[in-house]
Amino acid sequence: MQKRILSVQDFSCLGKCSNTVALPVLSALGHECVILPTALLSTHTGIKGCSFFDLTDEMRNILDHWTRMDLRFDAVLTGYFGSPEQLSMVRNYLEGKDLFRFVDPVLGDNGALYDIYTEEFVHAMREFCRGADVITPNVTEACMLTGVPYPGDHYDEKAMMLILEALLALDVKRVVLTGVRFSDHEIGVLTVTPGGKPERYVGPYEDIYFPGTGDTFSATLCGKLVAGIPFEQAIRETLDFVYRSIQVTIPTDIRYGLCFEQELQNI
Ligand code: PXL
Repeated sequence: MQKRILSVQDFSCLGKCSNTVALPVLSALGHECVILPTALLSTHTGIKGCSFFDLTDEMRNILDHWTRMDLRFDAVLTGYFGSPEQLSMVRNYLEGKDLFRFVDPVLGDNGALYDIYTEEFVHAMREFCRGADVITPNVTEACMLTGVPYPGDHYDEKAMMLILEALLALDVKRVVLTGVRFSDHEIGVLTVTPGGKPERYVGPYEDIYFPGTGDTFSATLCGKLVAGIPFEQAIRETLDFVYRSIQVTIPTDIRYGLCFEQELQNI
């Protein structure tokens, strides 16, 4: 049965990421995707000189209206936020609602925070993650959320186990640590649930940076889990879809996100 998923992320007009990925991906998986946009950008922030229009005030109007409508959602998928205020606003709106909470705590990459974010924002994101059903930080974001020193993206058993434990302490039901480099040729995820043993899912690594890959991964995994697909199958299918999308993208202008469109019918 069709599920209604709320996607809270920005709209980047050019360069597929956040909502321009969540909408087609969740639709292809048979869901209704409702949008709460956090910001409007000319492109994703990886393109120099992009414009940025903060939508905090309009989010308040949208949420006020929805509150009066008594809307129901089956799940929420969150990604790129523009300010700590937006995080607390959405947290308040979701409070007491019985829905599946999938949080991609977008904060940074390669050991560094994205330019617009501050320590205050990291703190607000940590609070936002508490109690989520699934969180999907990359190694950089996981370190910022937990205070564990960034060990690099290469798999280091001791450091990664410490990170997973610290993330579970946020009272989340499943951690999916993304972008873990298991070898020079392999990348994948480490996942753990409370009291469980960490598991890894690995695929081939391409030494090219594709913006929006994390968002494609999150939207796909979220949509599959909400559709009731068991986790192990959902994560394998998600990694496979992302990998196929990367292969289609390699011969193109890779600055503008993954060309997942041709793979959507086989998502
Ligand atoms: O992929 C995360 C993301 C989402 N939205 C915007 C971004 C980025 C990453 O850089 O710039 C606008």
